[in-house]
Parts: sequence; structure tokens; C-alpha cells
Amino acid sequence: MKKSKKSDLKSEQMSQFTVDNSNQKLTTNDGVSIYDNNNTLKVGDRGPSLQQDHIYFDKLGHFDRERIPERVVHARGSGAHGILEIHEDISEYTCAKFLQKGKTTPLFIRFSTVAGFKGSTDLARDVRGFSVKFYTEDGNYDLVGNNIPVFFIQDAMNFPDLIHAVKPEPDKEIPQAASAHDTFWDFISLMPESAHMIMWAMSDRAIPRSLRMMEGFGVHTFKLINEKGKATFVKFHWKPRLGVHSVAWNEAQKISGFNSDFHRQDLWEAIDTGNFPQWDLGVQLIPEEDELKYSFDLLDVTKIVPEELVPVKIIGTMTLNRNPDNFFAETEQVAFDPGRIIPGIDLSDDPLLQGRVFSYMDTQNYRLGGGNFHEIPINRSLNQKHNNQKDGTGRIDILKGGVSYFPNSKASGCPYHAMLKGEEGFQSHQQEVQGKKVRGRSDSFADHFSQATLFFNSQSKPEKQHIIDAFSFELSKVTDPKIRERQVAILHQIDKTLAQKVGDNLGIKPPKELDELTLSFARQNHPNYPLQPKKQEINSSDALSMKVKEGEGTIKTRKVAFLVDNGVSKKSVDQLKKALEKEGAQAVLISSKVGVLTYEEGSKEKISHSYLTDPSVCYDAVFTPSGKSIESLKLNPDYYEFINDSYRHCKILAFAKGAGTLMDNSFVKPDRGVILEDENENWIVDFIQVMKLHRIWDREEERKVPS
Ligand code: HDE
Repeated sequence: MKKSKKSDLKSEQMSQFTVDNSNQKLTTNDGVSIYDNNNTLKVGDRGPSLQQDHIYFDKLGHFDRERIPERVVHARGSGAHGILEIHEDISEYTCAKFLQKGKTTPLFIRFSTVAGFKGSTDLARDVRGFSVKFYTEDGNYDLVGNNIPVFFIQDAMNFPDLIHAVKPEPDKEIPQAASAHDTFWDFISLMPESAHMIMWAMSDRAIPRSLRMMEGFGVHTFKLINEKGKATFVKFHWKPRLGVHSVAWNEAQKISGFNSDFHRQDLWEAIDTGNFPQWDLGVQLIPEEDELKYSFDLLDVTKIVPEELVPVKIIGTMTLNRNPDNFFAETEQVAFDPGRIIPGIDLSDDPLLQGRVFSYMDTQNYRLGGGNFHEIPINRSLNQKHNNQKDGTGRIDILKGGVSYFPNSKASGCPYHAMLKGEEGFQSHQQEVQGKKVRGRSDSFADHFSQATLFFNSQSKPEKQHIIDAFSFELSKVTDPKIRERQVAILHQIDKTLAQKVGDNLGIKPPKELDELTLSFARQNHPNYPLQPKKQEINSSDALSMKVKEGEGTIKTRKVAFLVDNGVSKKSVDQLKKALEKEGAQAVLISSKVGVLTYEEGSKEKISHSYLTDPSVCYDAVFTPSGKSIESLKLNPDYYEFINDSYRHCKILAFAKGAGTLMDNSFVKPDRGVILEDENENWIVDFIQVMKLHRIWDREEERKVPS
């Protein structure tokens, strides 16, 4: 057998379990060949069915059990296989084998939204899960993070309440996949510790353009352990090679209607077409001695470590290179657990992280029907497991021999533990711990607003406006005025202008102090709340803004809509198409109907996309080519809707020779992102250059309509 590359090992392992039905005869689950798969067994053609129809029972009995409980949170997800390659040496900090320079490790990733059910829309305003299972030679390691580096709550005890508050309200089960409702904001407005996270959740981070264009974070502080047993605190970062981008809120809502699988499809297509998504893996390393050095507590999950204080060191690259073969077997059954750690990595005492270690294991046992879920192919480690655990629902492995206990002499003490032979094995970091048992919270967790303010200060002008718009949208949907007011009082603590502007949109004058009820809840954890915050190290951080710097950015994998009709100039189409393809972007021809179109030059073109199925919100930029088609587009309301919406969502529009006249009957006005061949010789270069900026958000200011 050919020796396989490390990256192929997982696919090779899983291939033992894959089934190929091509050219096979249909059978029952017991392998009995089925003669007739259309009819149940009856007494005569028109008679009652018979109970002895084992073929029907085999089929329906299995069908009735096709669903497993969906995840309580993060139910909606999309997965992919990939690899992690490490190219920097951090052996000084960790002995984890997969993090050593030159290593390649197979992995499975699952992205998700949090609040919606399994079938909900991809474009909900929500946090995105960013879970990676590494199949390392030390065993499986799960880094179960999010696309936002902080969290709503500080202690695991509040988690079920947070989730109950954001999920559809229990009496009417409304709304689906949305935080814009009373119970969510009731909870948030009583929990000032959520202030920092809620700023991120109301920012553009919560409506990503693509799963491929999101940052990922390990969120908690973890520990790296070197071979001498020395610990270093670590924060994990995933930086997308395509940059961090979002859509506009009005656009997100429309995408949800037109294509609720938008992100899932985008990820699938990118991998399918060989445009493998990539992220750089970065670490922030904090010596143990610096644990108490900062204005914030490293164990408080509502805080980031600003990159200005501890830079992110890039150590490797993740590449997603293979779509799953089967959604259920892989993406649905994959079982993540932040407690699955390996030698070289350990947990910190972050009370939220500690709480997660119980919940994930527990949830997998329930969801996947018992303790053998690690035997499901997607969850199997590459190094065979050897222990004395046995039996249970769905047990697959067949343990040989008559000994299933330790210590034993009958099996020569096997499986033995590493310590007995002085070999390597997982050892917890030998951290000193002292203290009374308390149910309480450290006052070092009590500064709830400084980093929320830092986040707001770090945003560009349009990003700030989007945050104001998002709060205004969400709180307008809240029916209880007291809840709105409580939340605006929290915003006032973060930034006065923010509170003022959101307040204006809600008809509320921002209260100067926190609401008494909010204070009373905060005082349950910190009796002297509010406490004077420590002086912050910085007031603003570039890394927190998504703004694309002039001269940077890429249009790789971006989709440009070419609005065409019979009579369109092939020359005009081909000219831009070629230039875009050179940059790795894609031109998609959209017309009033699918079928075949005739070019001005006489040749034909197959059309697979029409205005019926493909609205502007599914594209990054728009081009109207030259030709006789301009005459028919002039009379086409769908065309105007397309360009008007693109303009509204701050996208880049280009009009080829003569097509600029189509702007006359639209809302589109010339600006930096509206490029006319008639007026600009360099229009193709400029179009690509401006597209790299992602959007012309300044357009919102003049239009005074939030996009
Ligand atoms: Fe989770 N979380 N979580 N969570 N979480 C789950 O586990 C939980 C938290 C995150 O793609 C559940 O398998 C508790 C933080 C992701 O399959 C459940 C607490 C972060 C996923 C659970 C948290 C996350 C989950 C539901 C507070 C970012 C999806 C199904 C102590 C660092 C994993 C499941 C996937 C899923 C519990 C807080 C991320 C119920 C108790 C903080 C990405 O076990």
C-alpha cells in the first residue's frame, strides 16, 4: 500500500466506513436483496397490509429514527475537512506534537450560528461558532471557539439562562434565529457583564459576508505547557487570508429570504472549486509571571488581550480542502468538547471554560445516544484507543480477550499507563491552588465597560454607525419600554454618543446611571458595584476594526454579477470577465430568463442565472456591459431593483460604454464606487481596486438610509 501523507490519514481512516451504492443491488439492513421497493405486502391488490412485511418495517423503522436531538445551541452548522501546517518554532512553550514546526495535522471544522434551529437562516445576526477538531498524533484536540473573542457571561452557571433568553420565547416559539426580542434584551440589560460582547454582537462581525471571511478565536485564555512542565498563558487566533468582511444588515435580511443557505453554499462551492479557504493560526503568549499585570483579568472571558499589549505571533496555516461526504455522518455527528486536550495544552481557571468541560461531554452523551460517540468515524482519533471501557449503546469496537480491568496480571498489565514505563502521557499542569470553597466572583471581573468602550473607540465611522443602527433595530423590536431604557443606560456607560443616538431612535433620553434593577443584579456578584475601573493600557486598537486599508485587500473568489440580455456585446463581457478571472474573482451572467442568449456579435451563450433566482444581495459587485441589451434593460424593473439594491448596500457598480444612461432611472449616483467606462480609461483597473475595499460605506452618509 502506498504510504499516505499525514493530511490523508483521516480521509483514509474514514474511507473504511464509506459506502458506495453505485452498481449495487438494493438490500435490507441485513443485506437481503429487495425485489420490489414500491409496494407493501398486502392480501390481494386492494387488501389490508400484512404485519409480516419485514422489508417495510426495516425501511420505516429506520426512517422513524433518522433524527437525533439537534444541538441546544449552535444547531445550524457547516463543516469541512482540512489540515493545519505549522511553520514557526514554539517548542519553547509547548510540547504538543501537532504544534511543532513542520508538522501537518488533519482536522475537521464546524462553523455555526448560535441561536437558530438546525434549519434556520445562515444570515441571522449572531455569533458564529468556529470549532476545530485536530486529529493529532497525541490524540484528538478540540479548539471550540467563536468568531468573536469574548463572551456574554463570566460564569458557566448563567449559560442556560442566557440561552433561554435568546432562543424563541417559550410560549409562542417566536422569533427564530433572532436576538431582537424582549427576553434577550431583558436578560442582557440586567447583566452589565455582557456589555463588551453585546458591542461585538451588534457590530458587523455578527453578519459575515462569508464563513471564509471571519476571524476565529479560542476566546478563553488557555495554557501551553512545555516539556519541562512550564506553563505559558495563550490566546488562540485564526486570521482569514481573505480578510474580515461583512454584509449590510438590510442585505442580510434579504439574503435570508433569497438563500438561507448562503454561507453553507459559499463554503461548499469554494472548496469544491479548489478555492481552498485559509486562515493563519496565531498565538498571544503571556508568561505566567504576567498573570496579574493587566487592567483586566486573564481569566475573565469578557475581556480581550489587546494585540498592542501582546502581539499575535503567526505560527501556522489552516487550509480547508475537502467537503464532507455526508452531512449527517460528519457535520451533524461531530462531537466537540473543549475538555478534549492533549499533552502540551491545558485549561486555565476561567470559570466559563471550566463549566464548558462538563457540558459538552454531557451533551454528546445525550445527543449521540451514549458513551460510544467517540467510535463514530468523524470522532475517531487516528491513534487507536486502548482502554478497558466496554459495552454500551452502539458499541462498534470489538475488544478481544477476557480482561477488561486494571490492574491485571492476566493480560500482562495491559493496556498499561505511561507512568509505569516512564513514557509520555497527558499530565495536568502542576498549578498551585489554595483557597476557601466559595460560590462567588472576583472583583477583578467587575469592570464591565472599559473594553466595551475600547471596542467602540476602535471602530471606523461606518462601523460605529452600523452598531448604532443595530442597537436601534433590536431595541425597536423590544416591546417593553423599561427594558429599552435599561439597555440605553448601559450604553451610556460605554459611550455617551452611542447612547444618545440609539436613544434618539427610540425616543429615550439616556439615563445617566444604571437602572436600579441592573445594579441589584451586579451587586449579587460584587457587593460594592460599581467599582472604580483600573486605568486602561490603551484607548483604541486597530485590530478591532474591520476597515480595509487603502491599497490592501483582495477580490479573490468574489462574485460579480454581469447584467445581460439578448444583444449584449460579447467583447464588453469578455474584457472585464478576463480581468476579473485573473484576480481570482468570478463573473456570473444574469439575465431575465435562463436558457440561451445571443450576443450582439451573433454567438450564443448559456445562461444559468436569472433575476428570478439571483438577486443582487448574492453578489459582491455589478457590471452592466455595452450592447443592444441596454435598450431592453432600460425597460426592465428587475434590472433597476438589482442596481438600486447594490447601490444601497454600498457595492461597487461598473457601467460599460453607453450603459451609464441606465443610471438615469435609478437611485444610483456617481461616486467612487460607481465606475463608468465612458468617463474613465482606466475603468477596469479602478473597478478591481475599489472592489478590494469591499464596500463604499461612505455612501450611507449621503443617502441617510441605513444599509
Ligand atoms: Fe458552547 N456549547 N457553551 N460555547 N459552543 C455547545 O455543545 C456551553 C461557549 C461553542 O460545532 C454545546 O455539542 C456552556 C463559549 C461552539 O458542534 C453545549 C457554555 C464558546 C459550539 C455548549 C458555553 C462556545 C458550542 C451544544 C458556558 C466560545 C458548537 C452542542 C459555560 C469559546 C460546537 C454541543 C459544534 C456548543 C455549552 C459557552 C462555543 C450545550 C455550558 C464561551 C462553537 O454543550
